[in-house]
Amino acid sequence: MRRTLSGRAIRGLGALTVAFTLAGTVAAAPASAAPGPNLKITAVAAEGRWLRGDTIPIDLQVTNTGDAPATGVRAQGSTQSGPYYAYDSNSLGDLRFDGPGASFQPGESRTYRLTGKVWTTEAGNPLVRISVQAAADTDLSDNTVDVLVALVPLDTTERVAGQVYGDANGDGVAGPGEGFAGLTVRVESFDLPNELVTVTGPDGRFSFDAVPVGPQRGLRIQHGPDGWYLPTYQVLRLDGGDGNLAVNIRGVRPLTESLQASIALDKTTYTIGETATATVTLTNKGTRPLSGLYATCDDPLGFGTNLKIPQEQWGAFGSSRTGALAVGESKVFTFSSKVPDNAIDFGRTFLECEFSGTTELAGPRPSAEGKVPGKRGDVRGQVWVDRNENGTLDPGEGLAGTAVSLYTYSADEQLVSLAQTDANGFATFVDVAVGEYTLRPAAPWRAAGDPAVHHYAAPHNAEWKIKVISG
Ligand SMILES: [Ca+2]
Ligand SMILES: [Ca+2]
Ligand SMILES: [Ca+2]
Repeated sequence: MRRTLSGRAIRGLGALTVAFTLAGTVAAAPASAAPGPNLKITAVAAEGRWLRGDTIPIDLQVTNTGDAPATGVRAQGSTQSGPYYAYDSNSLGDLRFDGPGASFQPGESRTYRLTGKVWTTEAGNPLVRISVQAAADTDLSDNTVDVLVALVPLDTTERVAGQVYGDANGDGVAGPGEGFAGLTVRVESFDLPNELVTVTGPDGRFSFDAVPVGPQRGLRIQHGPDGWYLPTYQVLRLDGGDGNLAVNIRGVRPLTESLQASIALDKTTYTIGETATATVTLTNKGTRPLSGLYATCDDPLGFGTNLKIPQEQWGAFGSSRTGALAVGESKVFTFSSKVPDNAIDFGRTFLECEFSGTTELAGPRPSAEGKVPGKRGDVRGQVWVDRNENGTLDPGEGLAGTAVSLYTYSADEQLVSLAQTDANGFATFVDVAVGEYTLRPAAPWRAAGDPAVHHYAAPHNAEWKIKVISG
C-alpha cells in the first residue's frame, strides 16, 4: 500500500512546530493474519523550529506485531519531495541497511532516533519516506511511513532587541542609569543582503524589527566606554521564534579593580623534594560584595616546575566556584606542597594562580617563586646582526669576535660569566647555574629585542639566539 501526501494537506500544516506522521501509522490488520513475523513502523519528526544546518531527529518505532521472530530487520530512508534530508545512517543503529540486520521477537517494540540535516536552500519541506524490512514479513502495507519535516520558511524574519549596559553595581541586571547610550550595534552575516545597523538609545536599548532567520547571525557591539569589559560580538540563532527579544549585553569592570590577590612563599630557596608553604591572601578592595569567585593555579609553560595545590583545598574558591568576599573582607589560605622534581632543571619553582569569578572578568594573576639551585652547565648561543634587514638570521650574519657578558636577570644585574663569539657568532658560557639571564654584548653593540637567556638543564635546554644592533 502506498499513500501520497496531497497538496492540500501540506498547505494545511500551519504551525511550524508541528510535524506529522502522514501515512502508515495505523494499518488495518488483515482480516485473517497470516502466521509469521509482521513489522510495523511509525515515525514522527521531533518538534522544533528547524533551520537548514540543524540536526533534525526523526523518532521511529518498529514493532513486530506478528507471531514469529523477525530477523534481518533493516531500515532506510529517502527524500520523496522537497529539500533533501541527509540522514546519518549510523543513527539507525542495528537497523542500518548495510549491517547484518536486527531481530525482533513477537510483540517486541523498539524506538530509534534517526538524525539528519537539510543543507539546501530549496524552499519547502522535506517529505522523508522510511521503510523497514524483514525476512518473510506477512504484511508489507505497514512497513513504510512518510514523515514531513517542517522547516522554518526561508523568508521568515524575527525581531531582535536588547540592551547594552555596564553593570556598575554588579547585580547582574541593567539598573537605572547603567545603559550605554549611543553605541553602534550591527547584525552581520555572510548571507545577509546588507548589514543591519542601529544605535543604542539613552537607556542602552536597541532593536531590529525584521532580521532574516539563520542559525548564526553575528551581533557586533561597538566598544564600550573606557575601562569596561563589554562582549563586543556574539552569535544569535534566529529561527523565527521570540528567543531574541531580550539580548542583554553586560559590561563589567575588571575584577582586578576590586579583588586584590597576593602569594608569598615561606622561603627564598628550596631543595628538591622539600615542602614549600605558600600563603595566599585575597582582599575585596572594591565597593560591592564579590561572589562566584574561584582560583585556578596552573603551570602555564608546562615545565612541571609549579607547586600543585589540590582544588579541594581552596574550599568554596575551588571547583564549586562559590567563593565570596564582603566589601573590605580578606581571606588567607595556607598551602603546603612538595617542590616538584622538575624545578631543579630550571633552578626555580613557582606558584601562579589566577582569580576569576563566574560573573567577573579579568581577575588578578599573582605569582611567587623560589630558587631551587644545584644544577649547572654550559649555555651556548649565537649573536647575530640582520645585515640584509630581512628580519631573519641568514648565513654569514653571525657577529664574530665580540665579547659578550651574562648578567643575572634581576634588578641589580650581577655579572655571571664572560665569553667571546667565534667566526660564526657563537659563544659558550661555561659552567653556569641554571636560571634566567640577560646577555649584554660589548659596545657599540646592544640587543635589538629581548636579551633574555633561558638556561635550563637537559633535556629542556636550547641555544639562545640574540639579534644585536650597533649604537
Ligand atoms: Ca509488516
Ligand atoms: Ca546592575
Ligand atoms: Ca637577515
